[in-house]
Amino acid sequence: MPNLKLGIVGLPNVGKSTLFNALTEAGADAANYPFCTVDPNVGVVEMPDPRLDFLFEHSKAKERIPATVTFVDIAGLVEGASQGEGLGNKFLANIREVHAIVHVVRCFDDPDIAHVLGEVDPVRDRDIINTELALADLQKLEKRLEKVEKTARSGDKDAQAEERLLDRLIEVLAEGEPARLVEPQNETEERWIRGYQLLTEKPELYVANVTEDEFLGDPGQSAYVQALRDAVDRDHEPAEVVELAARLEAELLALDDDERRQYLDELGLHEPGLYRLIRAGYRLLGLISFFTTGEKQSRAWTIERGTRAPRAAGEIHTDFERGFIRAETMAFEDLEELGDEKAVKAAGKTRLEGKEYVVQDGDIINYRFNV
Ligand SMILES: Nc1nc2c(ncn2[C@@H]2O[C@H](COP(=O)(O)OP(=O)(O)O)[C@@H](O)[C@H]2O)c(=O)[nH]1
Ligand SMILES: [Mg+2]
Repeated sequence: MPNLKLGIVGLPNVGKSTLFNALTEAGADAANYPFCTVDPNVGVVEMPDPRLDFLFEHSKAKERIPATVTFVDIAGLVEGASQGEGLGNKFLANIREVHAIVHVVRCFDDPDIAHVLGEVDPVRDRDIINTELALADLQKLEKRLEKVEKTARSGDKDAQAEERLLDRLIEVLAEGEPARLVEPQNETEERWIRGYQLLTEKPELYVANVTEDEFLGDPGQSAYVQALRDAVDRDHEPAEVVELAARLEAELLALDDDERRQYLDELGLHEPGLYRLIRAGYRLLGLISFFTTGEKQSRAWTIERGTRAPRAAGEIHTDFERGFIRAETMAFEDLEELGDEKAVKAAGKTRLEGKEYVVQDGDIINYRFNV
């Protein structure tokens, strides 16, 4: 899997751009990611991981290369957006290319900042956005159904099977529910669903944007956030709700590392909310990290949980996958605990793993290959 890409959606004036600008402040060195300076809606940040920092020091490597996470600020969703002119092409193009959706919900009162619908109501806001996404998918599938129906009527078995799938999807979407609730029953259905490129197939998580005072004073106590959490639970969504204060994030992330550390300490915080958000994204998509390290560089790689060693090697280079011989592996915890590679080896904790090995989070791997 290349780096994780998350799309930020939500109603106007909920704090999307504030959050987005905050994270671009924390941005990975823009020079390394030229495309993010081209599109002002795209920001790239490092996947925060103290394990990589440890390895970088430990190996005295010249380069430290973190995994990155790309955020896209996807503006343009309002009530009724899927009707009339439909969602803009730019909107659709932007959202289609992300792995998951970060749905920002306003959980702060502020008389100076208008809410497009008057009252602050996170549960209603969430419904509006999710309904718009579902309606956009619905329109797309209704068009597809028109075509498939014709073929199905002529007795085509494939078309009839697809028609049944479309009926199931449309029924769910018409209720304003996400397509991801429909379980594909076989590989063909899975393939069809993937082909439709539905917005509501994408995993989704929520950011509850609260005021600085609320966040610092009594985190977890906001009635707005609680209402949002309850609504998500009621729908049996596995989605996480990440509570943060976008304006505080902006302040924090504008600081350099030392100042930030100091400010976090003063505020009694462990880390910026952005880091919690990124980790929630990893959990949502079942992503883990493995590492390669040496004098030249220490590097973090992102893979899906369950990936076997050769496939993981392919992230580094296709030659590594094709010519895979074995993976010399140790767990990060063992290295950290025992202090160096020799000690890990002496303790019998270095492993030679073969083709079937499923890479674990925190593995440090030295690939042996042959091309
Ligand atoms: N009081 C308060 N204002 C916020 C907060 N987050 C964002 N805002 C303000 O709300 C307004 C709209 O925010 P913006 O990020 O542009 O919203 P967007 O339309 O969702 O992109 C701006 O004036 C922000 O400063 C917050 O946590 N508390
Ligand atoms: Mg905005």
